[in-house]
Amino acid sequence: MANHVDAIVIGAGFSGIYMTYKLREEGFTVKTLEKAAGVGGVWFLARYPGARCDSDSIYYNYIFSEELYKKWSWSSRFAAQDEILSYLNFVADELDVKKEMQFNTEVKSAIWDEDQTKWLVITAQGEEFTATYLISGVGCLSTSSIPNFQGRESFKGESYHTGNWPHTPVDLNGKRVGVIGTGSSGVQSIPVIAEEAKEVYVFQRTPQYSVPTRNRQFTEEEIAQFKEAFLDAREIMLNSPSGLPIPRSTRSVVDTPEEERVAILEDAWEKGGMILNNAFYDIVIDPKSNELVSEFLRGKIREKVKKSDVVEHLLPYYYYSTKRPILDTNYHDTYNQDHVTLVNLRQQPIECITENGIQTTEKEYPLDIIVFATGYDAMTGTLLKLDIRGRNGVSLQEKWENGAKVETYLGLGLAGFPNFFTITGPQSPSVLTNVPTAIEQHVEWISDCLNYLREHNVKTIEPTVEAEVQWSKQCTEIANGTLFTKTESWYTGSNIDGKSRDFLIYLNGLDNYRQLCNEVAEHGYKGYQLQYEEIKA
Ligand code: N01
Repeated sequence: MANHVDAIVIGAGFSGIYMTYKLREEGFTVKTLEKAAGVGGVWFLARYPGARCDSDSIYYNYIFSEELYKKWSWSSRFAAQDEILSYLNFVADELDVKKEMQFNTEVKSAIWDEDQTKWLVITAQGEEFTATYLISGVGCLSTSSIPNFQGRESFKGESYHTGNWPHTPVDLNGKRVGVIGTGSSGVQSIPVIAEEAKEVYVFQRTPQYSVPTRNRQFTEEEIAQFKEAFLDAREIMLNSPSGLPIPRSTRSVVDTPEEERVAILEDAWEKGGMILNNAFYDIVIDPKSNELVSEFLRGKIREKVKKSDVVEHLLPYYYYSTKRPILDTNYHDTYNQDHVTLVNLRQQPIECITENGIQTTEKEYPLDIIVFATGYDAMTGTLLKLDIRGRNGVSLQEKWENGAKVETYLGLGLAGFPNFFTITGPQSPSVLTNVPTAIEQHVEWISDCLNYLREHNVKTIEPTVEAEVQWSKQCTEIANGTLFTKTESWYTGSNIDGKSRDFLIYLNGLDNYRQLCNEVAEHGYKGYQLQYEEIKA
């Protein structure tokens, strides 16, 4: 007989920690199953050199509790991976949720039992659990991806993916290191790897725009000020499109006179962080606006890179900010060092990996270590890896046609999958916001929903097909009005060979989204169908 609880939560990252706490506090029994050996989600796994958050640390945390917020002090503007992991352990201990969590436990399948109206969850370790509700907290970027390079297994040196970095130090000293990939992980790790390694070869397919992090240690006075301003900052975060205390911009790039525009961009550049990409409202809407900002950023790369034969290969020409904006510390400057070599894969694609290194169409690069900074099967990758079966045994793979037709309602629920909720699921604002703020909104909405079901004797809840189709259509229409869909990126799924192209993020802002979700709840879960318990006379 399987262990039964009210709710099973999959994953113990930002989502799982808060969801577990919230439901337990509301009097539900909860079991949280986590594949890794501890809490943290992606912050448990992505320990690569230089791993650091690119949201300001003082906002990249839970804001539901003033007391909790004030108990923790961040050491610097952008926290490193180990500090974020310590923070998540601190929160899990403060909320005392580890007792509801089971680590080293990988959910393999979850099957809806129509007769019993409950989920049967089976783990890779052979355990079985049943639950009335199933809640995914697996995150949007938790399945790392290594492209299918021919000969990868033959490499005799060491190789690592940035998203699954070893827990013991990797000795780079005196080594020849090849890094494939120049997304956030590559851009953060390359300068740090170059400090230690004897030779660094960067295998770049697409050059990147990047804005300085301008990281720095906080003073005690600053920390006291942040805590003092917490309630005001939270109010703005909860009502902003990004979940950050940055109001919606009303400024257009093209409509701002040149002198003023450049002054705004220079100011944002000097301040660093995510200010620049939020400085105008039309950067990802109007190609002309985008080009003006893109050219400003290309100018910065030209200033930084001193080697004239290298700089031209580092200039990006995609629409700025339609790939995830990158923050860096000394990234472009790194190419001024003689032991760092840029390999332009547009000119010499990788043919295969050999036992000695990487073979491009031009030559073989002998290496001791290969770092795959090649990203994630984002948005749907982890969900589709789980064998989740809803009504009539229909699997998520079947429903979503293996990713070719992803439809959800609010990014929170799926027709045909009763009592199943996805925190930061596809078609919610998720990764185009400050993710912890988006997570809190979902967790609180799901918790309120479960309370409603309990109070109203509702046995099952699931979106209607019509609501799902309508929501998905709306998400696509909004995305098609932007430049996001015109770029190859993990946002569109085009980073994974064979994956269907789709833009699965709700783009109208967390503020509007929050209001929509509240309206759905206030109207008795509009767009959902509810099945009530039979009340015995
Ligand atoms: O992954 P990416 P990431 N041959 O997909 C290249 C979050 N994050 O791990 O651009 C050669 O962005 C690929 O090239 P191209 C953040 O949201 C946050 O860096 O597809 N190259 C690209 O350069 C981020 O956006 C933080 O042409 C290949 C790179 O690999 C997200 O995670 C830190 C290739 C992958 O870049 C993912 O970032 C780290 C191939 N076959 C991550 N396939 C912070 O908070 C792929 N590439 C700071």
